[in-house]
Amino acid sequence: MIVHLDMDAFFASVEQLDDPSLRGRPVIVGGSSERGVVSTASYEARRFGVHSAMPVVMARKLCPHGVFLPGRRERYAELSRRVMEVLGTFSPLVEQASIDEAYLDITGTERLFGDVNRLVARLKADVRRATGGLICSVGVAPVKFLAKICSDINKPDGVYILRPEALDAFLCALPVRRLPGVGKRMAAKLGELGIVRVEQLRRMSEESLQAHFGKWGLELHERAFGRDARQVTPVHEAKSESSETTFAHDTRDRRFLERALMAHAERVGASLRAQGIRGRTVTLKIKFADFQQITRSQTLPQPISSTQTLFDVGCRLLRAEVLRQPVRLIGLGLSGFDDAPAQLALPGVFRGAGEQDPAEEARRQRLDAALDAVRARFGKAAVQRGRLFAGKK
Ligand code: TTP
Ligand code: MG
Repeated sequence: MIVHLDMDAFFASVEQLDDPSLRGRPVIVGGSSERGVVSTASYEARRFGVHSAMPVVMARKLCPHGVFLPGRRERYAELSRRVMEVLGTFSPLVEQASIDEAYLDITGTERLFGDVNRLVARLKADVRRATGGLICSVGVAPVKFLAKICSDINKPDGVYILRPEALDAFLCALPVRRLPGVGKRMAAKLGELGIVRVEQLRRMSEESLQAHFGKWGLELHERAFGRDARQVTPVHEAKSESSETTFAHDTRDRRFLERALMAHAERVGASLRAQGIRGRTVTLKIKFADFQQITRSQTLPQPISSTQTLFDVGCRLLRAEVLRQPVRLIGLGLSGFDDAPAQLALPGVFRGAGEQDPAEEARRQRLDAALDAVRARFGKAAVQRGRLFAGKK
């Protein structure tokens, strides 16, 4: 049995928790600047049509009397940590999926916590107590994707438990657009094939789904029958993230070395950002032609994850080194991670200062987010920094 827990209107609820005068009022977080987008809105504000990712300007039109707040990342992270600590008292298998949601494998905990209903009631009460009053929604199902669908069903303050014997009927009636990965476009395509509910999806053969949707089609077929092999895997706490290369020819060419550093900064940065973590200590590693190795580190006042800041600090460390021999290997790493995953660094919400200039680090992170998104869609080579491009023949 897998539990999926998701906090209700998380950022907005935290604001209402900390400032009782905001309770019962439409609260919109993420609107520090008029050019920003909404991070989230309280349920009172959602009634006016305000939702996540909407431009603040539009939210103001829909809900002119709303309370617009810039957001306080650190506070959200602190409460997120408390929620995750509570979950850890119910099962050793807790996988945090974002700042406000997690999966728990509760298989075999009946003897400790009683049946699922009682466990869920206790879980919600404990989360509420540990956070000073935050509400969450919980879904329970035999597999991950269904648990996530279930936690959404009775939001806010919801519970939905899908028993194995009810699984088939539940799935058959489910609109395909509720399946993970089925967005608007996919739903429209399926609609053209006459598939609106999972029941109809089940009648499609694996072959024809694959013909229409490629690899995706196969996954869709699996989901249609309630299959999801993904385990609840506690996120390993990465202690550091690094990337290095050994050159074909030893070199003293500093421009060449800097280009290599940029490639490493790109790789390390992208990996950190994908995991939602930031670190404070940048480490440069150099191995010389005689196999002598040195490392040089710099710890920054604030955690970072942007490619450009990683690169800047790495370069500074490199420039301070006398290259007494040609270089055989160069590497760049980041460690000293802040412990809570920083989910989304949206304009206006991001508070962590960059290397020196918080606004600059925030700007860099936005650039990175845009580049990461382009690469996720069109492949790694779709967009490159000028410095790397110059290295290509
Ligand atoms: P969600 O769980 O998606 O949203 P929510 O908790 O605000 O509301 P719900 O009751 O529907 O679960 O996201 C968790 C937090 O992540 C949310 O409070 C703010 C932040 N967030 C953003 O900053 N930008 C976004 O686009 C989304 C979706 C969320
Ligand atoms: Mg939520």
